[in-house]
Amino acid sequence: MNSRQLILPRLVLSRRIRKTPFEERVFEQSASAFTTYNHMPLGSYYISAEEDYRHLCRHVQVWDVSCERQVEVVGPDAMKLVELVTPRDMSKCRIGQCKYAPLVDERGGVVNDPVILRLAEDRFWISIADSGVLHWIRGIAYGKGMDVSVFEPDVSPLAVQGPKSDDLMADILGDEIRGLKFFWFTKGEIADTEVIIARSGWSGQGGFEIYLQDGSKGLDLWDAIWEAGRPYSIRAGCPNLIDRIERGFLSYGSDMTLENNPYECGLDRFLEKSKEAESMSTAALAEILKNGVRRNLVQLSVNGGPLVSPRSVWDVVDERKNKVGILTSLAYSPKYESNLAFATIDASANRVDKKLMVHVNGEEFRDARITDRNWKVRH
Ligand code: THG
Repeated sequence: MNSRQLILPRLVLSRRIRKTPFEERVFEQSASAFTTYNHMPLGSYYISAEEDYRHLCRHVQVWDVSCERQVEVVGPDAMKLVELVTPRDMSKCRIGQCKYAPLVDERGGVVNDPVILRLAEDRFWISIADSGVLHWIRGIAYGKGMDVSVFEPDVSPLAVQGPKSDDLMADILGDEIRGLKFFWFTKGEIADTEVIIARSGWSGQGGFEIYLQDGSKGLDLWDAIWEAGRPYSIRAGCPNLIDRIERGFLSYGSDMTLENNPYECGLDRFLEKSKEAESMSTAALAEILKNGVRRNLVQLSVNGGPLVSPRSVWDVVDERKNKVGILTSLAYSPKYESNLAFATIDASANRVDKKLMVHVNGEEFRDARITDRNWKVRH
């Protein structure tokens, strides 16, 4: 290795990296690392992933997740179009409900894994992960000659996450909000602006997502939550690597891409067999089921002291050090006192009796065990 000090590049926020309605507060609160997501800044951590995590598990945080952009689909063919792009049965999605619904193309590739909100009989918001969905859906609507309009509305989600989020939101909106069910939403007004409030969010600690519908009111909304949050030790936060891995949430672009199908990613539980509507992925997915998958996204517990999540890809190898897959995300979990990881491995290596190792930094081999969804080693 070379002995020169590594100077990491700085992220320049040019006009191509779109502004968020809340970012002034995010910068004031000194988020210390950022990534980009749908061409917008997204905080990676404030103090450190572990320090942020400890606070998130005990208190409440406000997260600028504007980068989870909305694609609005509205018009007489809205339901038909939404059914077409996801294998999930969207006829079961009631008005006021949200569904986590992978978007899958005609080859069975995962295009994105959004949350879809049904706002009216013929109106949806597709709250996307980090990949281009607007152009894809518009192309499908045009190609199919559908009577529907597809556009990006002025909508920005702000997440309130952590065990004290119910108390905080009840102080702002009244006690009824405590009764909001998981993955349902309601309308409300905060800081003189109309918002949609859903019980959802990308953490294992519970909470809400507030969809701001007027970007010019971003700082007012943030400040109202901030003031109400003072008694609850509120902090600014962001999706937390340790927490989301413990919770088992996949990150599109890291853990899966267009090259993966939903079966190998373990997303089968969101593809109901009851679906009757036409979906562009139906034939491809049936073929994949018939032939069986070639690889699986698995959860691994990796032995030894805390590891830092790699940017480069670490190989997963068998006992003869032959490559059987790649590690895609990793964090040391204080709760499980172990390194927890997602990895994509050959289906033939996905056996409980298989000895697996992770080639860490190209330097050392660490034993790894396949676990179930709750991080219990499989036997
Ligand atoms: N919130 C909103 N939009 C988003 C995300 C979000 N878009 C991108 C990204 N996150 C999508 N990824 C997920 C993954 C899982 C869940 C939410 C978003 C989730 N899943 C539950 C589960 O797996 O148990 C519930 C699924 C269901 O019942 O439908 O919460 O965080 N706005």
